[in-house]
Amino acid sequence: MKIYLDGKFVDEGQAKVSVFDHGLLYGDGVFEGIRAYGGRVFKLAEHIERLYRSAKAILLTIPMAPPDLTRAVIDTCRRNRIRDGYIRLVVTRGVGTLGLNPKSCRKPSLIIIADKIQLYPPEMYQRGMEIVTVATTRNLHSALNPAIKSLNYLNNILAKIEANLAGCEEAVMLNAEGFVAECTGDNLFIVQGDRLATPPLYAGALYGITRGVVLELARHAGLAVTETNLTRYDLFNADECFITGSAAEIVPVVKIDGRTIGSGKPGAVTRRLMQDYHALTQATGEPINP
Ligand code: PXG
Repeated sequence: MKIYLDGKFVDEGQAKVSVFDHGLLYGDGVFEGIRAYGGRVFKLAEHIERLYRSAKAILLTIPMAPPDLTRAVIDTCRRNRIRDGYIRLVVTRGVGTLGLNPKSCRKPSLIIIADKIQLYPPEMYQRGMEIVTVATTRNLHSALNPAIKSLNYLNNILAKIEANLAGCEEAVMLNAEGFVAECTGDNLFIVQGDRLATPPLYAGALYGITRGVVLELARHAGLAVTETNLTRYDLFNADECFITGSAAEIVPVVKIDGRTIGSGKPGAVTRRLMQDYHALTQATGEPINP
């Protein structure tokens, strides 16, 4: 595998960052996780835009203009003969002195990895997933805004560990007010009758690209969609529930905190959206070999 590292393609074994990189020392940096389907990179422009927005929020200057970065992503996919895969874009604050002040970091590092994707087991998509609410709340906007896709993912990792300890793959994370924010690496939706509902972004969720696509697909399918505060009660009494993310795509959720959701099987709306999402991934995207 060839890794793009600061303007050069290097062998996987040679692709290393310094122990003085503030991305490692402090989680000071931003990233993106992107999928490729059938030789095309899905929603690449949206991911690139979000990366620059995350960087702007932490006063990090990405050492390249968006069109050049877009080309670098495509080049990295081509070099690695990616057709279906997973692309990880990472921008770190770069090498600095010990001490958290980023002033000592003179040059950000830019890394692009184009690899295979490891998916949840297929049964989870057919039968649905069980999730639990965890005690760790989502970061406050005023502390570390969840809209920033930063390298500091401990908030999410702690929640993931709690889910794993409870025998689950994913966790419902609430915000400090007790409203549903999102899962550890996915946004969350419920179906109530002919209405699709998801927490508003200000509830403390990442501005998910898949979330945006699903909202659009739902409107196309004639569903009413609302972005509104949700409580655990709303989740328990939903007809259907699912989570969305670039890696996970759309995963049906059939049990939350021991409560069966709807019929206990992936519902019709969820299945329709899964189909429509799959169709879109196969039909659109930035070609790797134009
Ligand atoms: N919330 C959080 C906290 C995320 O990290 C999403 C929602 C979904 O966003 P997108 O734009 O992907 O629809 C994410 C994204 C991984 C991995 O390696 C995680 C994500 C995406 C890709 C891979 O676990 N999280």
